[in-house]
Amino acid sequence: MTEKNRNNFLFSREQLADTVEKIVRGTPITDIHTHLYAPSFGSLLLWGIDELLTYHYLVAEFFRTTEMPYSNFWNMSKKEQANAIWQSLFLERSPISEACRGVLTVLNRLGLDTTERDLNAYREWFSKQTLEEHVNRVFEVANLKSVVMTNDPFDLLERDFWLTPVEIDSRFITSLRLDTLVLRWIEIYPMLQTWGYTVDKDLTDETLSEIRRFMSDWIQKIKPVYVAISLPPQFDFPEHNPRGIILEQAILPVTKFFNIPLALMIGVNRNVNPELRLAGDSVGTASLRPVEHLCEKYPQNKFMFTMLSRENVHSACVTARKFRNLLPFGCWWFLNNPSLIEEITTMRIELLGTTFIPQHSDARVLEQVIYKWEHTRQVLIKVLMEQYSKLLATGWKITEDEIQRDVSNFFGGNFWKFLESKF
Ligand code: FIX
Ligand code: ZN
Repeated sequence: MTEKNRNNFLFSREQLADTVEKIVRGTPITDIHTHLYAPSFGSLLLWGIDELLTYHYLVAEFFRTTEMPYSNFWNMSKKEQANAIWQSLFLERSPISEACRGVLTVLNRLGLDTTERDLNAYREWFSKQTLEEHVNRVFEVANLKSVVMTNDPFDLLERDFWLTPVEIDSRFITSLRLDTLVLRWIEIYPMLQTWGYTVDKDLTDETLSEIRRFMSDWIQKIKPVYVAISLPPQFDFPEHNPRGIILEQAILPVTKFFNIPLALMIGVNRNVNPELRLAGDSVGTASLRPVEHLCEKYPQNKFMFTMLSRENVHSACVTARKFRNLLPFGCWWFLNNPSLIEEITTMRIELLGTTFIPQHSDARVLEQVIYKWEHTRQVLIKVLMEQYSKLLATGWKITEDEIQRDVSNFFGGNFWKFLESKF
């Protein structure tokens, strides 16, 4: 131990609290899963107050407060939908849900007056922003370094942007999302045919080889940091259905070849209420055995994973302890609430130390990164403070540099190191 380090020890709880807060707030984040797009993707990048208010989390909450027929809502303009949600969720009752509070955190951090409750004044403010400056400002307020987009080659609108590529703001990083390929093969294989791949409904050797070619083409085209798929709670591995065959014979060999992780997002039951459209997905508890089978059988493949059900979080930590080629990430969607982030992050630290990625934002609307990260940072400060205090109680001493190292790993380091690793 050098004299310099000894002098830097944080001795008191107060020193520790100030340092943890300063570092958690001051460390820029790589947000590893969002649904945001770089400005060059035009209308695919959602931003502004009407988008914030019509976020699908709020749409689901709105329908709990009204007898309005679903179709009436969907026939409204975006502005009218936003008005209805504002009226019902913010004015007729207190906006104390996480998603409602999020809108207010955004307004507040952007310097707008939340005491005014004047939706048109907020609209006017947003209408005066130029997109480029606004993106810079949002990144600055949220203290973000970069965000990973969700890039879907089966989304025809998005596909057009990739076919005539323009320069992409380097803060927006790509990921290749393949739900459609893996989960909807029977419906979508004709699309691959029209794009020049010799595929058949039956997953013959030639078809699988063409699927691998399709994936390789897209990996070379968009240079994703990972490939991702979301899966229902019934997901199993191995499985003798198109999902299992495509996974094992196309996704795994290609991700291994390019040495990029496959991110598994497990536990979503899609469309349990189709009337709610994007807001109509739900959750189910899954088994961790398929993930264990995958990691055991393919130790040279890299997997990232997040579970949607709270009931799965503990077993997920145990599974992660067993496989170094498996990196847990984020408190996904219905778990992205302060009480659950606190519980999950504490549990992960107790079982995994610092070897996981605590959070991603899942932002769909640009400004949401402000609230999602502000709320997460508040919880992380509390959780880390508790864990470091317990260390101090053993007589162990900590330096500011050590706390910075740990937080930097949480906010990007673990992710980037995992991408570089080769097993
Ligand atoms: O599958 C996903 O990536 C989910 O995060 C989304 O589809 C979901 O709609 C969402 O926005 C959750 O935050
Ligand atoms: Zn998502």
